[in-house]
Amino acid sequence: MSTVGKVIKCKAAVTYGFKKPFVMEEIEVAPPKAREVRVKVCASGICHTDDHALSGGMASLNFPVILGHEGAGIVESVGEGVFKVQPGDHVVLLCSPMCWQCKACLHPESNFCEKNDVGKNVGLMLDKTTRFSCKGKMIHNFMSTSTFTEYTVVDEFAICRIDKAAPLDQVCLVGCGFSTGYGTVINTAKVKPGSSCVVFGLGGIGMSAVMACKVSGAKQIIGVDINSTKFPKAKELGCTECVNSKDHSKPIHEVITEMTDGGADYGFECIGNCEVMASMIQSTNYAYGSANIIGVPPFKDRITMDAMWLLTGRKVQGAFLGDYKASQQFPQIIDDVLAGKINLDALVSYRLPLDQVNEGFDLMRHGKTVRTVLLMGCEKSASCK
Ligand code: PAD
Ligand code: ZN
Repeated sequence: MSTVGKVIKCKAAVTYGFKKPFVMEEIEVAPPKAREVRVKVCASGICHTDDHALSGGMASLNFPVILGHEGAGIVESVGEGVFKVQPGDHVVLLCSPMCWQCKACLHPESNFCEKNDVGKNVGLMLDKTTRFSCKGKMIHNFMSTSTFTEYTVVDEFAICRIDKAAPLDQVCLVGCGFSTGYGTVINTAKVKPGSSCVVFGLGGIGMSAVMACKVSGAKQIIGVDINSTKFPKAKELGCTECVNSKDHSKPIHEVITEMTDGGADYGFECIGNCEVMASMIQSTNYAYGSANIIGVPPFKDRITMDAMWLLTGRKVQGAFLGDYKASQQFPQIIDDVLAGKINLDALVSYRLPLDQVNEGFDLMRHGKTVRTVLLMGCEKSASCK
């Protein structure tokens, strides 16, 4: 029976307060309004940014909310005036949507659209309402997407149509983690062949950065973490050496400076820790190092640094979602996945059903996973294994 135009009842993981566990609820998902799209979510990665929000590390978050922002699925129905996709299309949801009208969207080197909800976390559609409710109470969305649910409704600009052949349980990672790490190396730092790189933090973001350093032809790729169980995978993906900061009594930047004979050409911080950001900057060559900040720190934290670190010629920069203009550039990433140039499966440590979302977060918090992907049991997608 067609669900078009009707309210859909489905399962979702709802969050009621900071640091509270997810609660599996039956929610109601209203039909899409004009310029909106309702999507059957098939798979969603668990990203540390969800945990930042949950732990109170972001400036604000409105409850109740359905978290998750790294999703892929199939269009169920579309609202009036939607021409970009049609029912049955496979899509990646965009936590970094672009309106293509604001100054940031029109700037050739920016993707940080004025209309995104990143960090603001208002949790509403562009028309300032929500399509989710549970037991008569409205539920907020998250980062323009909300993917810890069997169905979601997004504004048309938060969607990117992809090739139907792409495995949804892998390409969901393109929605955030993979693109963030990979893109910062390729688009932001523009790592050159023969160079030396150091990647701090070997989670989903850091491992994706390592993959990109390898593809870029870096000669030396050092992975730094405080959890040595990450090292075999990091080496498989491209690290030439791995260092556990806890194994050294001297500051880690001194260790990296020695290993790279004067400091790495490129550094990447993929944790969200301001002290490590300072170490990462100092680990790059004082005269020409490129220090790249990817991790999202707790909102009140600050990096403390000496201006001399920069006056000698180092560059420090940050990037959101790997500087990809997502709606324009994600299809190319998907093509590269299908052509076997990018192995996303290597990043997926666990696949769990949606109702094990709390276990999925525990795996990430205890450092037991690169990425955990939640599956919503979509029978239509053969690739949802
Ligand atoms: P994750 O939890 O999977 O990985 C973090 C890794 O850092 C783990 O392997 C930890 O063991 C390691 N780690 C923790 N503390 C230290 C330390 N002091 N020294 C060395 N290693 C340490 O997280 P993730 O990969 O999902 O996310 C990483 C960060 O990237 C996080 O802050 C997230 O919010 C941010 C992010 N940024 C963007 C963006 O657009 N800039 C997008 C998505 C995620
Ligand atoms: Zn993310």
